[in-house]
Amino acid sequence: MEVEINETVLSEYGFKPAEVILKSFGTGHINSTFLLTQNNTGEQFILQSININVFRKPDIIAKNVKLVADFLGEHYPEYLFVKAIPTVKGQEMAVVEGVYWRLTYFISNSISFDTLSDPMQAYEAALQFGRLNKLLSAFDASQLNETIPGFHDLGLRYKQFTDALELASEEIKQKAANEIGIALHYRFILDYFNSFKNSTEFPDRAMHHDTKISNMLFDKDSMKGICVIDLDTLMAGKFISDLGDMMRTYLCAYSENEPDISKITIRIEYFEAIVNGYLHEMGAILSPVEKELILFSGKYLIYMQAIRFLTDYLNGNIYYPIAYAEQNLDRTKNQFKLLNELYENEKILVDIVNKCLKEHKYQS
Ligand code: ADP
Ligand code: GN1
Ligand code: MG
Repeated sequence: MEVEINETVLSEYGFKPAEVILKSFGTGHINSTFLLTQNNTGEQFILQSININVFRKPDIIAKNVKLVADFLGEHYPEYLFVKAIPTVKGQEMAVVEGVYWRLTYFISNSISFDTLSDPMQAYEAALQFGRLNKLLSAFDASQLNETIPGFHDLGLRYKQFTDALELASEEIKQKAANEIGIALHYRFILDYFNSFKNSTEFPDRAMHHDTKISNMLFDKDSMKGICVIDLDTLMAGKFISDLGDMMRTYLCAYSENEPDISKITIRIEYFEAIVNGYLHEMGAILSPVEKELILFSGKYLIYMQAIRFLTDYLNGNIYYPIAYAEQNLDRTKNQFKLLNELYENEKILVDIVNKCLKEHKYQS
C-alpha cells in the first residue's frame, strides 16, 4: 500500500516527494519500515522510523552500528554490512519532529521470510548470524552501549515479571494462574544461568540479539543467506542470545502467534541445521564453557520470551502489539509448550549437539 510521510524526512536525504514512491514493508513488531523507490532510476531504499518507546536513545543505535561498520570495513572490507546512509548533512539518522529516521540501501534480489520451510534456511541463517559473531569476536564489545538496558538479562526480566505480578489485578492473575505457576517453576533456568554468568569463559561479545528469520536476507534465486539486517540491538551480550533465539524461532513450524499449542512441536532436523551452521563459523571461537551451553541457549531464550509475554499480559499489554485481548497469554502458553519440547527431547538434542561438535572437530 502506498503511503506518504513528512516531506522534511525525504528532503533530509535529498529526495523530492514527487520523485519517489513509498510503501509499507515487512512484518516487524517494533519499528515502521517503508520501501522507497526512486521513479527515475528505479533505485530502492529502506526507510525506517525508530520506535522511541522501545529505543529511548536512538542515537545509541546509530553510534553502535557505525562503530561496528568501521571495524568491519577496516578488517573485512568484503563483508556485506547494511549500514546507514547519511543524511545530506552527514548525520547517521534524520530527526524530524522528534521522530528518528534511518535510510539503508535495499539489498537487491533479496527476500526475507517469516517462517522456515526447509532446514537449509536454518543452516544459512545460522551461518550468517554465526559469521557476524565470528567477525566481531576480536571487536571490543565494551565500546557498544546498550540500546535497551538489560535487554536479554534474564534476572531483570524475571524481576519485571514478579513486579508485574504484584501490581496485576486478581482477575488477570486468575486467568494467567497456570502460566504464572509454570514461570515460577522454571526459575531454575535463571539460577543455573547465575551460577556461571560471571565466568571468564562466558565472555561478553558483540551480539545481534534478534536472530529471527525475518532479520535475514536470502538471495531470491540461490536461496543462500546474503546478510543480516535489523541492527537495533547490536550490542554486548552473551552468545546464547543469538544461538538461542534461532532455536526459539526456527524449531517449530508455527510462530509464537499460533494459539493452538498442540501444533507447537520441534523439528529435530532444524535443530541440527542451526547447530551445524552456527558451529561452522563459531566452533573454533566458543570456549569449552560456551560449548556446554549450546542446548541451554534455546531454553534460556524461550523462557525469557515466555516471561516477557506474560509480564506484558499482566501489565495490560503495553509493549507487544496484540490483535485480541488474550494474545500475550496465548503467546506465553505457546512459548512454554516450546520450552517443554526442548526438555522432552533433551536426550536426542544433546546427542545431536555432541555429534555436531565432533563433526566440526571442535569437541572440547
Ligand atoms: P523491524 O525492526 O520492524 O523488524 P527490520 O529492519 O527487520 O525492521 O525490517 C523489516 C523488513 O524489511 C525485513 O524483514 C526485510 O523484509 C525488510 N528489509 C529491511 N531492511 C532491508 C534491506 N536493507 N534490504 C531489503 N529488505 C530489507
Ligand atoms: C521483538 O522487532 P521484532 O519484532 O524483531 C522484540 C524481540 C522479541 C520479538 C518477539 C526490541 O522483535 O526481543 O523476541 O519481538 N524486540 C524488542 O516476537 O523488544
Ligand atoms: Mg526485524
